[in-house]
Amino acid sequence: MKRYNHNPILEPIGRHAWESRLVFNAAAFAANSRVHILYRAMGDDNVSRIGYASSSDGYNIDERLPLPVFIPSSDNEQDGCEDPRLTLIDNKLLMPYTAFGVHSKHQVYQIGITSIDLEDFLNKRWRWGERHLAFPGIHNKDAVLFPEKFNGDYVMFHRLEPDLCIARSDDLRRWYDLKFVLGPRVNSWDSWKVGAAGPPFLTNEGWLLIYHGVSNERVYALGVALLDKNNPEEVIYRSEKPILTPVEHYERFGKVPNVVFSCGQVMLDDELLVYYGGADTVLCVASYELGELLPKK
Ligand code: BMA
Repeated sequence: MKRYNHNPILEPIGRHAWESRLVFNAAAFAANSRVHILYRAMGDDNVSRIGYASSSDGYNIDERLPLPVFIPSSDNEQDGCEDPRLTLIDNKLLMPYTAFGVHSKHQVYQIGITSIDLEDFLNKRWRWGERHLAFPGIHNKDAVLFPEKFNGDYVMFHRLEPDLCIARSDDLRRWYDLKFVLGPRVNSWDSWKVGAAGPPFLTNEGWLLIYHGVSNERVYALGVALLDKNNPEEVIYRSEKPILTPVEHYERFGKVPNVVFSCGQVMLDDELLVYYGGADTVLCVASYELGELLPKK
């Protein structure tokens, strides 16, 4: 595992009110020889909005837009659109995110889902489709969508605290077949709660999922799980040890100390680049060889 020498790759910009304080958890997507990054940003109003940046090598950000590309649009998300994840399916990029706002007079975080045509995304026409709540009124977050359908259904991992769960849908609106997939382990780095990081991706051994685990001491770390190719609720492997823990100062000190939190990764030339927020304050990247993440044979 290699942390990028020049982390963090993105920091707040004081003169942009919407991203003046924190820029962190980001979705990542590779297309047209670039890595496209949608990141969560906060300014003085404490509302999360989503910004766009991109890079030709995955490390150096050589493009960053001055205005957010996705902002809250209803009471459900009036307090912020957080933690985007991106999955390409049928030429559409689907984006689940955490909608933080009010539902039936209660403040609640819920899973919002929207989409954008790939063409529009690549041309930076931010024509997002309709927004839906996956489970209206239910506290839920950390949603990621699989890049393939299973028996005609979309499949999503989501997090009903403290467990990572699965759900299916044939229209991205009504979600059913909710089941438990993996939960916290006692006396472990992931003993308090777990949730998906970026979307699962297919390897020869099965679906590889990077997930975050939180310890009783409230340290956020990343680990991996492997899921059966045809049966994504079946966990066939889970790493004993984390693949990333907060060690560097930009991971240990910030708005929320001791946090590494990922919403996306891309495969570039046999290297997996994992984008992650450090201490809920800055955006960083670390790279892995796939062999490091898969179970030893
Ligand atoms: C989670 C989410 C993340 C955040 C993490 C650590 O619940 O809110 O956005 O990075 O907590 O504070």
